[in-house]
Amino acid sequence: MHIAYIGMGANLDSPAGAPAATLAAAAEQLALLGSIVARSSLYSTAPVGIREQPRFVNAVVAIETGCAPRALLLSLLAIEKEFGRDRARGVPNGPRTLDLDLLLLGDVVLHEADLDLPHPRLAERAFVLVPLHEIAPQRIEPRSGRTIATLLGALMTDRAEEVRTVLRIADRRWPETR
Ligand code: PH2
Ligand code: MG
Ligand code: MG
Repeated sequence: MHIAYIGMGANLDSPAGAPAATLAAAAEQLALLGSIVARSSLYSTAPVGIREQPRFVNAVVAIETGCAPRALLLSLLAIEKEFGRDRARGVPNGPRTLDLDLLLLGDVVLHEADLDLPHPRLAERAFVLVPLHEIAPQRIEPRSGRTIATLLGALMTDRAEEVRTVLRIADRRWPETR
């Protein structure tokens, strides 16, 4: 069994509703892949990459799972599709109904065309590191050998402005985490 950390993001309405409702419903689907052992708060975040699009809602969920990396990836893609994600039409870094990114899976390191673990941009993204830090500050990112707390500290030094755009929000559909 491994702990998988899954980054969730949305900035368009899905069949489940607004982004916060989508993340809450998608978390229930993630629970079927193992058992949820932690979930961050929800965060409203400024879009990174393409700035002219709605703000995102982001969160990170940890599940304990026996799934192999590729099986997990396929399950995440299937859940994205269930919530209206159309990869054929989508623009890289553009608006989406649901994005599920496999951030970490235990200490697995993999570098394949369609599956890179840990997630290659994890350390650069405040919308990932802030929620991940909330639930796993001492977890080691196995490629760099650094803890999430160390990576977030470095990002705060380099991109304080981006870190400040990550705002914790409350939603009645998402369990209180503190
Ligand atoms: N996802 C992207 C590109 N930009 N910006 C924010 N704030 N949150 C995201 O989840 C996000 C993004 C591509 O996956
Ligand atoms: Mg993503
Ligand atoms: Mg993705």
